[in-house]
Amino acid sequence: MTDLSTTIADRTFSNCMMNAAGVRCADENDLNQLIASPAGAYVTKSATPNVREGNPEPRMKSLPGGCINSMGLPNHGLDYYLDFVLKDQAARPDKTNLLSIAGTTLEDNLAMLHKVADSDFNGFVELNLSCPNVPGKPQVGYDFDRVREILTQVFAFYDKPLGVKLPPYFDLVHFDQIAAVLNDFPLTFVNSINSVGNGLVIDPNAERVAIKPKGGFGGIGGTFIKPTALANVRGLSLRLKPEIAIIGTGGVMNGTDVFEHILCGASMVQVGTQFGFEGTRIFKRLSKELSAIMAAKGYQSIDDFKGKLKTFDD
Ligand code: RRO
Repeated sequence: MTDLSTTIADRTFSNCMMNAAGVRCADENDLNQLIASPAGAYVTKSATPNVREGNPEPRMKSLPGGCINSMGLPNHGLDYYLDFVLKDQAARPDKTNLLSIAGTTLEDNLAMLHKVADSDFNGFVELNLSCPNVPGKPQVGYDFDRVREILTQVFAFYDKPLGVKLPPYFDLVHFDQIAAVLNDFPLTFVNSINSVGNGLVIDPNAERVAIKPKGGFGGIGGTFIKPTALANVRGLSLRLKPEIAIIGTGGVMNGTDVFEHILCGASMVQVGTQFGFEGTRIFKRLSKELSAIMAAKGYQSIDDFKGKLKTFDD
């Protein structure tokens, strides 16, 4: 039998697959479906301090094998998600889940983290530094000095497990620069990658952009972004200190994609776009597919191949 469990910090998850923040995790109904599924954990929709409507519609467009979105952080506000995770934690104290927060200012992030710090929450916070879709707010993850400033202020008081959700980087120098910042902090994990920001999808018949916000620019997910996601997981895995686990996200449609993320160094793999298409039954399919690959190769656990990607120089 293959074992799909994984460990991050001192927490064990029964399955190394889960949802990616933003997809089918914005309300209690969605989250309860994740709890009832074989996913090893769930992450809640990125929260702001107060309820947000998000951007005007149409703000998401499905494509063959992918999607573009400019949701603009629609969410029920931190209290809603904190209340949910606290109740779930009381009901299932042996499970660890992720609470995503995405303030549009540093002050909002600090205020939310103070609230979480003062609560009984003992799961992981995923601090989203990479939302591409709030008009006028650049993705913080591309400003390395700002990331350092934010993490300095966060870790001055926050001492529960915390990770960051990063945007994709496209130059090896940028991998070096972000890793140098991240390695200076007691992060539990980094999650790489968020959607590939500010792509443009066009309807050639209508001669018009596919979504309304920001003149049609939006975050790209799905099969097209897998090479970028794998490069980021691998690039960070080679540079981050071993105490920082990597959650791999991007372009996961099947068990082979999960296998590849783990080969690149991911301890956990999140599924966004394709989970949106299939719903929670995807976790059974991916588990079956990953198990079959592992069994064929004689691997019993994900540690047998995690981070063991070969190059032509090995
Ligand atoms: O809500 C969004 O528009 C959104 C967010 Br916060 C994010 O982090 N990534 C994304 O593709 N969309």
